Amino acid sequence: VIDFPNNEAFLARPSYQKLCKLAQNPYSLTAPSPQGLSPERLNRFKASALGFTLLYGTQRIDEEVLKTLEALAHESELISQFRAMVQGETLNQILSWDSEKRAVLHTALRNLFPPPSGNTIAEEAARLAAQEMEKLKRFLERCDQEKRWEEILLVGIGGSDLGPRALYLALQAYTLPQRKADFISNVDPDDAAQVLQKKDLSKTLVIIVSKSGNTLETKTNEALVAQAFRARGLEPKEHFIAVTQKGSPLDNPQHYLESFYIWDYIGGRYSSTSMVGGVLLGFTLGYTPFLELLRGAHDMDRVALESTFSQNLPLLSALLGIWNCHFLGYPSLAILPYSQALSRFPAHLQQCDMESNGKGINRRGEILTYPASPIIWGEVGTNGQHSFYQWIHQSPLVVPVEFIGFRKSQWGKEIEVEGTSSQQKLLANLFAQSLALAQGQTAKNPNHSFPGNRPNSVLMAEQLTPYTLGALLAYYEAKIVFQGFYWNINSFDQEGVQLGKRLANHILEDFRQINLNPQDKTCFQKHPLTSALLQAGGLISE
Ligand code: G6Q
Repeated sequence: VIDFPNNEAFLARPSYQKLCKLAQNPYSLTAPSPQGLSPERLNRFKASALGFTLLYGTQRIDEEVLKTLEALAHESELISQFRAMVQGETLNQILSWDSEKRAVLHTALRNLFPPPSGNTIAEEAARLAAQEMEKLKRFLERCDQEKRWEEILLVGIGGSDLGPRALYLALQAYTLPQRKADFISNVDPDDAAQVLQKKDLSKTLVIIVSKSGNTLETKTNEALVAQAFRARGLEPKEHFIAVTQKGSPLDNPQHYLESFYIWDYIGGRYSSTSMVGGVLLGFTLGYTPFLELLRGAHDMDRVALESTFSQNLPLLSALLGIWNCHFLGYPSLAILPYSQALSRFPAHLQQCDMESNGKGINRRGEILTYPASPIIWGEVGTNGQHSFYQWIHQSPLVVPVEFIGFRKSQWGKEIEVEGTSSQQKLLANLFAQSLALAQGQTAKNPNHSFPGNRPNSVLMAEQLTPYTLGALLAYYEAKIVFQGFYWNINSFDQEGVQLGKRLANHILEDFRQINLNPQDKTCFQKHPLTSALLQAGGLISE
């Protein structure tokens, strides 16, 4: 059973103390040769697993920092905690306080090769996931035979949208002919209006994805989409599928063509490899590519349990992130994939990381006395180079970077211009940026000088395939939970979204009352602050 330390014990760890000292004089990447950057260094600081290579010679670390980070991982029991998570220990909780008190079992969703036979909660979870996969397979066979559907529309938000959408966009090179997807997430009616006006609803399958079955945006958009179907003389029940938790308001199989299930131990932002992503990806890619994605994720989950530190890529990446954020004090992280297909991947990671680790208390309920988790943001390269890279090169604020690149393009359709291919131009830019950020440049003209020493790493793989994408997703999921374990926070709840939701409900109460009777102003006394804002914003009259 994992022990959650208090703040005092956290700060007393010998390796923590040592890293604080080492951070006062971190390795300088801009130092003159033979210090600074060298070919030997770039070759020394790299690690590989599952066809991925992590290049981290451009981080501000040396052998001693690396050794001490490894000691920190041991002292913080990061791999044991990951194992405990995989085995179903109740890690989603705050000791002695009202909290979700659940296991965290997204890794069980892909423990299917083959599914285990025992009776632990994790083994049972893998079997339930396998059953849903079987159900998906039958459903997809039916779709193939009946040929009724050509389009799919996913209605969901947050964890029920960002991951599936990012994965779908990442694998468009592999979609089946005549299978395309659209998404409606925002309660902004313009989101739905814009999507619906271009769809042939008669050939459209709609997946309503909501674990709770009770999310304002998704409930509203389900009604809006159903209305559009009826307006075209189509019966929603013949087109709509539900993905939800048993017993939720959405769990009503008579109202849907098919119902798929997830469970309370699958957090929304960790649910892409459940039916939350499965129905969409199975429909657009086919069952086998989706299974390949799960295989990649499962293989990376196993890498995360690897005790040989230099081969455990997610752990290594988590520790480098901890070094940058916690010890060197850089409060933000840019994730910059050099792959157009990963256009929404940074947005998914932003949610997965910031909703998981953007916490202010530890797992004992004590207010953190140390800073945790960075701000995550990102954009694809090379587009970003023509936008905010100016800032990351020369701003006095330093932002560490994680680059992602692939040796081969997905489509293999390109052109050679001036002696190099498009893919070579893409990768030349990736490596140039990594080096430029690290080594900087001195110049007489201050406007031409680059401070350098901007930590970054490059994660390379051969090609973005379903398998690679599954592994990449699991790599980041594991990195995020390792960091949460280190910071001793509960990475699996999201209480910080509740207050805004409650206040929005007050405002909706006001709107409802005014819609019923514009003369009735009693609600203004009940919620004076929100009513004042509505008046000031010109939404209701005094
Ligand atoms: C993710 C969060 C959150 C959630 C959405 C949608 O971890 O829990 O983003 O996914 O709020 O929730 P439902 O799936 O319940 O509609």
